[in-house]
Amino acid sequence: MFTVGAVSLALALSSVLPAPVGCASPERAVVQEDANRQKQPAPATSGTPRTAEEWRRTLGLKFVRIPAGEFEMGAADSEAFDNEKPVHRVRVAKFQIGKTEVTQAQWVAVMGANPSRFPGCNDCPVEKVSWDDAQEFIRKASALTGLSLRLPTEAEWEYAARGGARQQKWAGTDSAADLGNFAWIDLNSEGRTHPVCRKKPNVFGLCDMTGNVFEWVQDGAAKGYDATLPVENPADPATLSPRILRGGCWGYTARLARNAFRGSNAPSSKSGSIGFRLSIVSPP
Ligand SMILES: [Ca+2]
Repeated sequence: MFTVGAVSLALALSSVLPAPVGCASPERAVVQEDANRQKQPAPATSGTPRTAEEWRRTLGLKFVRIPAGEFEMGAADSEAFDNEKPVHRVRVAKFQIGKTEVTQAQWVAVMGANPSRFPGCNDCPVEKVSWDDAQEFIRKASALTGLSLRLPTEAEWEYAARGGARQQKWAGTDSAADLGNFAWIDLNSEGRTHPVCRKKPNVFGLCDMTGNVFEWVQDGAAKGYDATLPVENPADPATLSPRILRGGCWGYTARLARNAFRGSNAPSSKSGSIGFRLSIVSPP
């Protein structure tokens, strides 16, 4: 199990990997955040939206329809960690998932304040939001827009990131040499988040599935893949703690940003490397 954050991830990986770079929160960044609190991104439109339609237009949430299909979930190659095993066949029903991570402007429009470690960037992903915070955003945004929002399941996330049956190692590519064209990770991020969709999308048109911010998914974290989970739409109960994180972040190596990599953290924890993207219960 790999928890993510200032201490737990480094401890968990210390026996097998150098400590991940840059995803903890140095003092200087915290001070900078406080200094910038007066420069919060403005809501996407002036004036408060009044109707669900106005809220949907203001937030501009974009979803991509992912067709049903099967894939091999997990990894067992030389780079894989134990909690990625065993590789197992999974079938997912069709679903919709956000084209981008939830941005700072979208968060501020719904929640009214920007918690991010890297503020002042409307189109950057919001971060320093816990799994619990994400659920609160989902409750409020669903009520405002009339959409039935949720987090994607872990299986949906990996299926979407891999390009379905294409089984890609990273979102958009199987080539480590090509990864910088698709993702913000330790090699190119300069130690911070970046506006969403500045890199190439994957084959489904999804941006930043690999890198930029690590993404909360719905599932709680089991020690490995549970053989009792169904092939159809498997999901570990969200009552398990910690919760799963997917896709790596701006401070991670290519190995830790693989589509099969499973991070996790307590549902109340926050980090400048962790955000989320939405899914939707049924098509609008
Ligand atoms: Ca991401």
